[in-house]
Parts: sequence; structure tokens; C-alpha cells
Amino acid sequence: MTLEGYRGKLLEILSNAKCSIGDDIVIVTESRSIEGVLMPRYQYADAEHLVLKLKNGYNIGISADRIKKIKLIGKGKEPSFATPPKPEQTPGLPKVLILGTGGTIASRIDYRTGGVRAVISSEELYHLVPELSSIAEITTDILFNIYSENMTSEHWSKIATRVAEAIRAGYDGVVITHGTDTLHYTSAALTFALESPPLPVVLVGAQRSSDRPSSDSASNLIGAVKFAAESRAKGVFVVMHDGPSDDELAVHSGVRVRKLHTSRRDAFKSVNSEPVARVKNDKIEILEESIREEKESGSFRLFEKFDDRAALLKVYPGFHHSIIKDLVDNGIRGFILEGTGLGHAPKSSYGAITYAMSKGAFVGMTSQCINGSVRMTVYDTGRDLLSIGVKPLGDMLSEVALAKLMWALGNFDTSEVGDIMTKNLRGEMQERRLL
Ligand code: DAS
Repeated sequence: MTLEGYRGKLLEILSNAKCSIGDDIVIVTESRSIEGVLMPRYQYADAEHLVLKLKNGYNIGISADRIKKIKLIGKGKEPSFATPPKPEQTPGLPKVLILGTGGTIASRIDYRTGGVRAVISSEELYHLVPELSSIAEITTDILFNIYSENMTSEHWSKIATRVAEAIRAGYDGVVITHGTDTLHYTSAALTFALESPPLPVVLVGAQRSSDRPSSDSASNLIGAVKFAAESRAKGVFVVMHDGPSDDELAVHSGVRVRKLHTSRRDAFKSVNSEPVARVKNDKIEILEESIREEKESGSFRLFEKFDDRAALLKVYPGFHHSIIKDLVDNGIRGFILEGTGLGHAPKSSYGAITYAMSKGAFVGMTSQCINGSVRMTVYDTGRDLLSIGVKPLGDMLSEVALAKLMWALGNFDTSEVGDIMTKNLRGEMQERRLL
């Protein structure tokens, strides 16, 4: 069997010991003996380290110059991924559709490169988590398989259209497996695209790929399917870890959630709001009863269009406001300014903002404080911006405001965009006065 990825001195040591990838070996160093399974080397990895998978599932690297001896304990099989058989379906359970779009939840380590690659289909994902078949009658479908940093509003439209088909087909819930980086943009976009959905639409991702001991893929997917199958909630939600424990998942409103940590499994937090439910030790706890409010039958409507000629600009000291004019001259029809503090931008930017509005562009203001609401009547700066026509967007998150703006520009006349952006439509901003 191969010694894929090993080269130089290490390849010689392993060949002499008649080892192959997948074998159970003992590495003897000066200070200790370490037993494990010999793993492949990543193509781009250095040549000096050997990788051993320990019994606890973690991989360790051992440098060649520390190796005194290698003992072959037993021949093994080269690690490979085989999809387990499809779990038995239990008729009569709620019908849940799992739509795959990619991301870490559908990924595993690629031993050639060492990188995590989105290689697991939603069908395989289902097979990998047999517990799902005791919660719902599962159907799976793959829409596409991309990392979410590559999502566009066209993907949002495709997802919304497929969810609408599932609603018309009578599913009890829909789960969308998705990369975590832009998951909250998609949850916001779907919240606006799907008006009065009669079922839960649950987005779920993972911070750790399924082949790592600390993976949250399975626990998040089980929680998402459970909420989709049993909560009787109506709307778009995000289900991810609520804290360090695998047993506690938070259910966030699709327009009140943000990824707030690069790697923690509880990276997603409700902002300017609390989670609307929890899935704790396999039990659903509804925290916001309104999510279960019955929708008038036949009130569901799909608004799947988006116009991505919108920009989200963070304001900063020395803000290069000239980009506003360049963007307007290149066709941008709307801006979300993520302003400082209570919703401010430098006086030097007033001219560019006025230019944008003279060309018919919408300009809305959110705050880069993330928590809290803009209040543009406290300081003269805010009042100046209001006087030139900038619209305050209350406590709406900037990413939600961008998704809402693309949706408003795609579905409504330019003259209606201002009213739509400043009105609370789906719980994306508090009703209280905006100023
Ligand atoms: N690249 C990340 C994404 O697809 C992987 C992940 O976090 O799911 O969003």
C-alpha cells in the first residue's frame, strides 16, 4: 500500500519498517513509545513529520529526527470514506426535506491536501446520521455544493424557490445545510423572500468537519431536523450550538442572528434579541411563542428576486467616501452605511452621499456597534445625515439590512424602497421609533 505524501528520510524509515498508510504502528522516541495508525501526509505538508492517528481520534505529528525505531504492530486498511447504507425510514413521521448547499457540515479532511473539502452530499449526510430517521421521514436534495463565501443572491433565489416547492408539496419542515461564513446573510434573505411560510425553514452549519472528534455536524443536524419536524414554528431559523455543550442548541430568528466567532461552535448569537427556542437534551423549548402563530391559510407568498446592485460600506476614520460616487457611477442603486456609534459618518462624506441620492440611490444607516439601535437625532452629525436623506435602520443588523435592500430593489419599485427599508416587515428591526 502507498506511503502517500511521505518523502525523503521519512519515506526511507517507513519503507525499511515495511509500514504502509493505515497500519497500526509504535513510534519509539528517546523518551516514550507512541502507538497509532499511520496517516497519509498532506501533499503540501513538510517532509519532516509523520502523522499518527491516536486511539482518541486526534492526529499528532512526530518529527523524523525524534524517531529512534518504528515497530509494525498490525497491517491496516488505507483510510477511505464509504457511505453507510440508507437508514430505515419510519413511515408516519413528519416529512422533512434536507437541502444541501455545501460548507463544513458537508465536508471532511482531504488527506491529499490537508484542507477541509465539501465532499459529502446531503444524502450521505443523512446516511451518516441514522438518528435522523427516528425523528422524521427524510428526503434529501442537493442544490449546489459551495463554500458560503461564494454565495450570491442568485443562490438565495434558487434556495427560496426550492423551499417554496417543498411548501407546496406539503412537507412539514425544511432543513438547509449551509456554510457558516455567510449563513446569516442567507437566513435573512430567505426571511424576506418567503412571506408567511407555514412551516419551519431551518438553516444549519458546522464549525468542525465531520471527521474531527469535536465535530458539531451531527448534533447540529439532529437539532435542526428535530426543530423542523416537531416545533410547529413558522418562519426562517438558524440552529447552531448555544454553548460548549453538544446537548444545547440555540434556535435563532433568521433576521436577528450573526456569526460572532471564527471557530467556536457557539459562534452564532442572537443580536438585539434572544434565541426564539432551544433544543436541549433532545427537547424543544419554545422561548418566543409568536413563532408558532398560525399563518392565514394561503397567505404564503414567494418573492424570490434580488438585485445585487447594493453595497454595504463600513465607515472608518478617514472614510474614503469617494468610493460611493464610483459605485453609483458603476450602477449601484443602494447603500447600507455601517456607521459609527449612533449612526454617524464623517462630514467629508456628505457630498458623496448627496450625490448618490441625487442619482436615485437609497442610503440607509446601521451601526458597527452591532448591538443597540442607531439614534440619529442625538448629535448634529446624525441630524445632518437625516437632513440629506439618509434613512435610519433602527437596530437592524448590517448584514440583514444588505439582504433586505437587495430583496427590496429586486421586488419593488425604486420609489417604494425607502418605505420598505424603514418598516419592520419580518421582525428584523424593533417597531419603536427609528429616530
Ligand atoms: N468556508 C466556510 C463556509 O462555507 C466553511 C464553513 O464554516 O462552513 O462558510
